[in-house]
Amino acid sequence: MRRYLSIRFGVSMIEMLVALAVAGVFLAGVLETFVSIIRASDMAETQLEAVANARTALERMSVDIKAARIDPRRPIQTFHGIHTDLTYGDGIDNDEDGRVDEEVHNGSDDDGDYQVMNDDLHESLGGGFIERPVLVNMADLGDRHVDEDCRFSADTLDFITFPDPNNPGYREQTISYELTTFDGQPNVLVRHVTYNPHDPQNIRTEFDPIAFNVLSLSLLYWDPNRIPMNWVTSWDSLYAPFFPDPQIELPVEVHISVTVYAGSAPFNEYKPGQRVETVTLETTVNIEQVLKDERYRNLL
Ligand SMILES: [Ca+2]
Ligand SMILES: [Ca+2]
Ligand SMILES: [Ca+2]
Ligand SMILES: [Ca+2]
Repeated sequence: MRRYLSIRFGVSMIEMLVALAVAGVFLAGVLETFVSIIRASDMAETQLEAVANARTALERMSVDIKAARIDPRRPIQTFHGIHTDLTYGDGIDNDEDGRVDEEVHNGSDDDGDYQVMNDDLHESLGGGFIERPVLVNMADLGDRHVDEDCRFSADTLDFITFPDPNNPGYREQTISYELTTFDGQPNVLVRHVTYNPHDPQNIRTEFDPIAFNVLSLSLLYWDPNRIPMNWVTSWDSLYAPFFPDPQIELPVEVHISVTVYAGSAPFNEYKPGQRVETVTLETTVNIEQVLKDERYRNLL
């Protein structure tokens, strides 16, 4: 009995050691998986936050820009889009051509890798020329190999919108956007509103941050005064009297592209030019007043 017990005990010891070793390996594996799941979910969370951050800004800007106006009472209109390209992008060779951030976000194929036969998407849209027939065989923002490895931009825009129906006291408002430092934080996309800009008695201004950790704000304008119509990177309504016919003072559409930081390290550790995880959201907004403008309708 005693002998049996001791043998039994010995076996148990070995069993226990083996079990411990197995459990150890198993636990290490579980821990590793666990850590990588946490890391992945951290990453996913960062990305989701970045997307939500950029989406808020796009929605806000879309509502504003849609209401940009041509004021028939004034000889000179207010719509100024200033384009500033930075010298760096996300530091990643997104199009895998061996060069990094070589293309500028401008609706054109700056690095010349666009091939009409393979890359033009106008013709394939629904099998017919449903989108701007004049542009078949021309590059636009939806085409492959156009704007695929972009540098960052720090564009600004200001314009006048129709009065806000919820605030009858505000007869007019000027809205502008810029990337700036807000409350000590860099890279904040700020919306600046001036109510009643032409009425010194009732003028009032408001500054609102609409997105944080914004690495790039890039705006393009669809120019109805060109033949064929095309995207341009800047706009100055001051020069409208010198625009080609029909001299429409505002663009028909604005393409907005917002790139926000989505890295896992704190944003203040990011250095311009280094590789960086980002999220870019884009949208195109029609300026409703220009869409309804007789001069524009006559062009279609
Ligand atoms: Ca590249
Ligand atoms: Ca890149
Ligand atoms: Ca290209
Ligand atoms: Ca380009």
